[in-house]
Amino acid sequence: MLAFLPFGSIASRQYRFQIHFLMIHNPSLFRVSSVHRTHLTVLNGAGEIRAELTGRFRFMAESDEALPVVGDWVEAELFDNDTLAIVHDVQPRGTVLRRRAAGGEAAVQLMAANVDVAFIVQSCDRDFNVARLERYMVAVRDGDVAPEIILNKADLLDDVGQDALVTAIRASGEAAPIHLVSAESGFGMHALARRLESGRTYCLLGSSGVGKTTLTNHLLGTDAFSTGAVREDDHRGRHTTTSRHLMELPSGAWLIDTPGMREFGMVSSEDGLAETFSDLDTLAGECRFRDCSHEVEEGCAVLGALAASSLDADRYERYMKLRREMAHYDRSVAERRRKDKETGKLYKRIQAEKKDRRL
Ligand SMILES: Nc1nc2c(ncn2[C@@H]2O[C@H](COP(=O)(O)OP(=O)(O)O)[C@@H](O)[C@H]2O)c(=O)[nH]1
Ligand SMILES: [Mg+2]
Ligand SMILES: [Zn+2]
Repeated sequence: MLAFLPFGSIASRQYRFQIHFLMIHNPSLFRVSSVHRTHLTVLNGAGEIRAELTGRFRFMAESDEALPVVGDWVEAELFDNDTLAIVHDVQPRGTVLRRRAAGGEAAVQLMAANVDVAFIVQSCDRDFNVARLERYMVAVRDGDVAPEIILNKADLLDDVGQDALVTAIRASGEAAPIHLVSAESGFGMHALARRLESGRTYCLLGSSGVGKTTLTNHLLGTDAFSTGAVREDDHRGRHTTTSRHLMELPSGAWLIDTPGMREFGMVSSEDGLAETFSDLDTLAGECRFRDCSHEVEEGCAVLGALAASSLDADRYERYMKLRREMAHYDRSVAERRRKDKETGKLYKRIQAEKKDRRL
């Protein structure tokens, strides 16, 4: 295991030192490592401790988005012999990973904050899917996080099979780095580990079962977290990651493991879409009408490229699907705002009527 750990360069060790220096000299600054219904856990130089929000902070929060998420830097005071941190503020976020909350149509769920690089993990088996990859790319770029691709379980494919996956990704126009690895055999893991820089934050995203926790354990050099393998002894089912967790690797890099996501619901992310589908974005700029839907219009450069076969029909369909989903989300948000406003008006009217009656 240890053979795969990165060797911290002198530069990275200096950076790590700076971070710890900052923490030592600002003992009220902590990093959120996990979020639970009743409490949080936070890291400071010494380790992980339980944390709670002040009532005032919770009460003053304008929305769920104002509450701490994994990766946030928070200000807190220590109590009970430094075993409890009481959080009273969240530092402004550099980047965010967000998705549409499951169930609630018009609600956003923040998954993590201050992530530098999101590794989108797919495995070299049935899980591999370019459309899903693009969906993650769009969402990651929307939060200003740099996406990189990990193709795990390379041991399941021969060279030809591996090349075919990489070719499929490049054919879709995606230029992000691709890491072909096997967390099981260790193939490619040393190179991957060496890319993780001290003081930077990395996040693993992807469907359940692609090997995120196995990768994490590998990078940590432990088996701290249980993977999705069926337990040999009693076959009592799968042990899977149930919550996001941030940890510090021996190299000084931060890593966030996430539970598998059944869906990555799109919120409105124009920038992420434009960046991931830059070919279509360029074409759209050449359409005759600025608000072209690229479905029926005369002078549509996108339809033109489709007709000339210079644009792949599948890619066009995937682009349109994401656009429709975002438009649907925008409509849901507008609808909710309208309802909220009406509820507000109704409330005011009732208050006014009550007052009238009292007069
Ligand atoms: N063949 C193969 N199996 C792997 C590899 N990495 C992980 N697995 C297996 O895939 C299953 C799911 O792994 P897990 O790390 O729990 O996936 P997660 O849900 O993404 O966290 C487990 O049975 C792992 O042993 C790999 O590189 N090759
Ligand atoms: Mg897991
Ligand atoms: Zn058009």
